[in-house]
Amino acid sequence: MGKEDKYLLHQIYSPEDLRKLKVHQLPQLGEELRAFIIDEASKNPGHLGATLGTVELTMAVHYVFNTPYDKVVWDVGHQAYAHKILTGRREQFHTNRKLNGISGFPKMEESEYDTFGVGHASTSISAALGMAVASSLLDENDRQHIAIIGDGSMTGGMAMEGLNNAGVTNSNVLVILNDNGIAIDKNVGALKEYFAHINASKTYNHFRDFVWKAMGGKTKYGKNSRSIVKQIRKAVKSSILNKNNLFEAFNFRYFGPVDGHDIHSLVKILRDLKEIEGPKLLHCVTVKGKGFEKAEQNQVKFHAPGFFDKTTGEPITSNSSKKSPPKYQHVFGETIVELAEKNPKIVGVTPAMPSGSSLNIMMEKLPKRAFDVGIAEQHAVTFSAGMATQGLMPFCNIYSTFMQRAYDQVIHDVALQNLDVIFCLDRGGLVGEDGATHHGIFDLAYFRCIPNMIVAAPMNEKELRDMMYTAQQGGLGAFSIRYPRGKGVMIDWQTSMETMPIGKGEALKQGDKVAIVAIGHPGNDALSAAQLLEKEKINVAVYNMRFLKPLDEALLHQVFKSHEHIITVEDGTIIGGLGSAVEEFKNEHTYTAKVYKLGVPDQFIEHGTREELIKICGFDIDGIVNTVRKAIS
Ligand SMILES: Cc1ncc(C[n+]2csc(CCOP(=O)(O)OP(=O)(O)O)c2C)c(N)n1
Repeated sequence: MGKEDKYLLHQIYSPEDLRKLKVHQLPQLGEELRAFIIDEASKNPGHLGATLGTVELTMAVHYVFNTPYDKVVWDVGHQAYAHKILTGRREQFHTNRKLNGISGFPKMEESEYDTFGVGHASTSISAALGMAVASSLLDENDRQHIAIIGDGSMTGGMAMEGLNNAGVTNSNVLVILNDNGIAIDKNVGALKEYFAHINASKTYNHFRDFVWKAMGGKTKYGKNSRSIVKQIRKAVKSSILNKNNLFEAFNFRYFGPVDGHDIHSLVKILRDLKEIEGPKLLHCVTVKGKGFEKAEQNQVKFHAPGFFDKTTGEPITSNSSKKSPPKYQHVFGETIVELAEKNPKIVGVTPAMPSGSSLNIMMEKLPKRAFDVGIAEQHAVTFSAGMATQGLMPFCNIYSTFMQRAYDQVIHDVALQNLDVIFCLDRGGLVGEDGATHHGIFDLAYFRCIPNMIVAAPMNEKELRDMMYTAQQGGLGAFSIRYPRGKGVMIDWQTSMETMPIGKGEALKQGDKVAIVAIGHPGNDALSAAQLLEKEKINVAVYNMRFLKPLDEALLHQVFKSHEHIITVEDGTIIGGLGSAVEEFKNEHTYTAKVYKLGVPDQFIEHGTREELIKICGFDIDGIVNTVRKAIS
C-alpha cells in the first residue's frame, strides 16, 4: 500500500466516489478536506473562512443527493471550494483563481456540478426555483433542487423575491440557510436579529419533532412515506405556530436550526427532507472559519486572508522596506471622515462592504452618520436618494460590479430627480483574481448614457480626494467617482482639498503627431508609455480627461486639431466608454485624425492577476507603446 492510501480524499474524483464511503468515514474526510483547503489557500490566496464553514454541508449534500442529476446551487459561491474539490477538481485546485486555472466561483462551463454561475449574492433561490419549475414542466418530478445561501446573502432583496415566488409553487426546492451570523463584516439588520432569535428558541422545533414522531418515526418511511409526510405537512400547516416563523409565512416548511457541522445529523435530516415535496428550508448553524483557530477568531480577516502561515495563521506579507502608496479605498475612507467632520450634511452608505470600501473608518468615528444596509445595493441607492431629498449629502459607496444591481435606482430614483447623491464606485476596472463576475468594467459605459450624471475617474489619490471635495459642495446632482482596486501612485494627497472644475481635463504632456487621451488610473501608464517612447525620440502627447461626462470638448478640439493619431485608454469596456465618446466627438465635428481605442474588448474577461489581464486586453504600458508605434509606422 502506498503512503497516500490512508487519505480518503485521494480516492474521491466525483460525488459517486464520495457516496461509496460509509457515513462514519465522513468526519475523517472532513478533516482531510479542511487540511487540504487550508494548505492550498495559504499559498494561493482566495476565500477561506466561508468554505471552512461549509465542509460538512458540502459533503452531506453530495452524499445524500444524486448530483449532478439533482441540482445544487451555491449563493455567491465563495464558500464552494469543498464542492469543487469533491466534484473532480482536487488536482486542479492549485490553479484556483489563476490565469487559465479554475475559477474561484462555481461556473457552468467548468463542471456539470456547477449548475449556475455565481459571484454576486442572493441569486441562488431564484435560480434553483427556475430549475425546479423547468423540471416539473419537463416531467422530471424526481429531481431535487437545493439552494445553499448564507445569512448575509439572505438579506438581499432578490432572495426574498425568490422565497415569495417559490412559496406559491409546489416546486421541489430545498433552501439550506447557512447561518454563521456574519457576512464579510458582521451581518446587519432585522433579519439577522430574527435568526438569532430562532436559534435561541426551540419551541417550534419541539412541536415539529412531536408531530414527526407521532406520525411514526423520524427517518424511515417505507411504502407509506408520501402519505405520512402529507399528514405531517397538514398538521404543521394547521398549527397556530407556523405563521410565527418567517419562512413558514412564505409557505416553506421550516426545519431547524440544526448544527451544520454535525455530519451524521445532516445526512439524516437531508435524507428525510428528500422525501418531502414542495418548498422547504433547512436552517443550519455553522461557524465561519470552522476548524482553523485563527480563522474562527478573526472571521473578517479570514474571509479572504491573502498569504498566511498555515500553522500559525499569521499573515505573510512581503517585507519590502519601500514605502508603498495607499489603496484608493483608504483614501476614500480617510477623506470622507475629514469632509464629514466639516460638512454636517455628509452621510456614508455601504451595502455590506464596510471593510472592503473602508467606510468602516467613518462607521467607527461617526457611527450615527455611516450606514451598512446589508447586501442590498438597490436599497442603498434609494435610501441615499431619500436622504438627499431632505438635504443630506450621501456618499453611496458601492463596488462597480455590484452597482450593476442598482441601475434603475440610479436612473429612476436619483438622476431623474436630479438629487445630490455621490456614488463612489470602488473596484472600477479589471479586478484580477475574482474574475468575470467581479470586474468593474461596465460602469463608465452604463453611467455615461444617464442624463444629469457626472462621471469622473481620478488618476491618483489626490484627484480622488479633490473629486470628493468638489462633489460634496452640492447642487451638482448625481456625481459618480470611480476608482480601481488596489494602490494609487506615490503622490502627496493628505492635505489636498481643491475644487476641480467639472468636465475639465488637463494636458500632462505635449507631443507631435500622436496624442494619448486617458481616463482614471491608466493615465499613469499612458504617461509611462510616453516617457519610454521619448527615449526613442517619439514625442507623444498625453491628456488626462478626469471626466467622461461632461466631456471636455474644448480640450478635445485642441487634441484633434493638433494630432493625427488619437489613442484612447481606459480600464473599462471600449464599447460605450471613453473610446466611444471620443469617436462620437470626432464624427460630430468631422475631424480626420485616426482614433485607436484601448480598453476592455467586447468579451467577458476571466480571472488572473490584474497585470496579466490588463496586458491581455492590451492597455498596459507595452500595449500603449505598441499602439503608438503601429500608428506612426
Ligand atoms: C450583490 C453582491 N453584493 C456584495 C457582495 C460581496 N460579498 C461577497 S460574500 C459577502 C458576504 C456573504 O455573506 P453570507 O451569505 O452570510 O456568507 P458567508 O461569507 O458568511 O459564508 C458579500 C457581501 C456580493 N458578492 N454580491
